[in-house]
Amino acid sequence: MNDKGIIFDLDGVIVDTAKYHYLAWKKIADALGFEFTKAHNELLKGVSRTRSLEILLDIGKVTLSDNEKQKKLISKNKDYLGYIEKMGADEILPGVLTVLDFLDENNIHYVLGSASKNAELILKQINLHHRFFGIVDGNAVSKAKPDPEVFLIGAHKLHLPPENCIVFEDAIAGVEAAKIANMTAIGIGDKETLSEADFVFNDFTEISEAFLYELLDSTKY
Ligand code: B16
Ligand code: MG
Repeated sequence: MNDKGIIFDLDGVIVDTAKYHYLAWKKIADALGFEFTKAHNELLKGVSRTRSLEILLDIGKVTLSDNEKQKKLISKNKDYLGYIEKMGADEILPGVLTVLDFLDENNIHYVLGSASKNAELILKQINLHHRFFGIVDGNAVSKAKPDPEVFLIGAHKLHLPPENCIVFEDAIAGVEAAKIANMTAIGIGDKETLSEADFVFNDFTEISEAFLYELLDSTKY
């Protein structure tokens, strides 16, 4: 099973930073004078920062110049970082550490495959940075999910062919990217929303050792 490797998404899989993205985007929407709800925030999951602003402005039917957009992006990230700097290991989602311990014990390498440009900082805040074999984040890619670029770079870092890689993802676009890359996709979240995934769990506490052994032993699902 050592011919298998894992690629973890970050937001929504290892930590729930969506709540901080929400607060920071809401501040931008408030300043522009329109309502930004938690349901709206769902549309931004797994989406790059620049694309998130486009979606936000569409929701508010607001048009901004490129210069104004840049200012909003800087202001949003400054605000977001204020929340991230207060994060600690207690924010790692339930069951994640058990799965990472299992992978370490079985010498299975894992890398990060995230759209976030703040991924390294977040991993350091939650004290997991040193455990990852490699990190592919929003600074390393030119094409956003569902483009498979982020995961293909991840496979390269793992020195494995894509079909030997298993991706954990919470976003539809991320599951799609994993499937396009010819990888096994494990959805973390709602079964119906992530129906394209090979397997879906509500969270990591539902993933048993038996399942992991089976997953890592099989060649391809
Ligand atoms: P940043 P993931 C994504 O992370 C988030 O889900 C998404 O909501 C966010 O807009 C994106 O990162 C960019 O984040 O502003 O920190 O660069 O789910 O791909 O780990
Ligand atoms: Mg995510």
